[in-house]
Amino acid sequence: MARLTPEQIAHFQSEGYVVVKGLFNAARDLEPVRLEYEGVLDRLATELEAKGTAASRYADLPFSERLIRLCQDSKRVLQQHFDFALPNQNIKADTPMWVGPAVFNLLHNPGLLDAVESLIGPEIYSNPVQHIRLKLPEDRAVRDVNGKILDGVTAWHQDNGVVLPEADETNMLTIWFPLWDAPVESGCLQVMPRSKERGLRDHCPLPGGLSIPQKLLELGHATPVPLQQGDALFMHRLTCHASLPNRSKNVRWSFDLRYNPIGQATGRGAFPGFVARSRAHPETELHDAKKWADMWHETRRTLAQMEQPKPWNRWDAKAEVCA
Ligand SMILES: O=C(O)CCC(=O)C(=O)O
Ligand SMILES: [Fe+2]
Repeated sequence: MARLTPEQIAHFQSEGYVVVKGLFNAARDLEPVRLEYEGVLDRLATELEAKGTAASRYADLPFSERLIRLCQDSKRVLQQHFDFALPNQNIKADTPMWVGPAVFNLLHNPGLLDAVESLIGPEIYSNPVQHIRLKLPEDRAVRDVNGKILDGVTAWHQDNGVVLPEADETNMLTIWFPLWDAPVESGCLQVMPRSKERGLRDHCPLPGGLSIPQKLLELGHATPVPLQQGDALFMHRLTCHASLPNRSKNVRWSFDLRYNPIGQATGRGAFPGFVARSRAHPETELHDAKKWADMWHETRRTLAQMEQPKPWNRWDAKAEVCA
């Protein structure tokens, strides 16, 4: 059992977040995931080279550098090829994603689920609001025609603000962790301790995503959370957080997962979640990686055939607070 200590639980409850050092064993828990993504990267490189989009497969380069070159050559952020969720809009039958077995195992990691159980109880649903993030070093990032970095820093927000109101009263829990070290200069997350006390704040839809206007933030309280490989950050759904810019030489590669007690709304019901752990009804747990992948493929097929007009958030860019 990797249950959290009473001190860690108390920290989460008062501050709205807690860092758990060494939650994952790098060789046992993270290396299989990195290897699986190496395969994804290799196939993508081959495809981009064949299309003439990339000058080379860059097969001799290390993982991070290889990805940077492929992004630069293709002038695209290639994150969606690695992500284990669909985007929020414009889903097509061939929208790329990666729902491989090593990623599924990560969602089931026993130590991770023990820690989650300490915070939300033993009936645990894997919430499909989940992402991989590949943040390129800012000096080599892909930019739009106006020179703005694509997929750069994540603006201040609460995860509760990003999901639909049906998840407002839930115990949705966010876990953020890097695949390799994420020091401050690599653009780790920053959190605002105790910010959950003021409830859900107004968010404004901006081209880069939803964000809380500066005037509603106590920016002086921002606390960077550098993590080493194996560490994880647990956040309450109302904790304000953002990322810092990546000023390092490496891609900042991270996962953010969410769990909620079984039976509560996920806030993104169009996407498939699953029972990750149930002490009451273990027979309902999903342990079949292929079934999980099939659910995502089926969701993609269905959504691609539907009108997808509804923005998946509650915020209005024309609201006074956004002016
Ligand atoms: O990784 C990032 O830059 C943002 C992550 C985030 O907002 C989250 O994990 O909820
Ligand atoms: Fe977030």
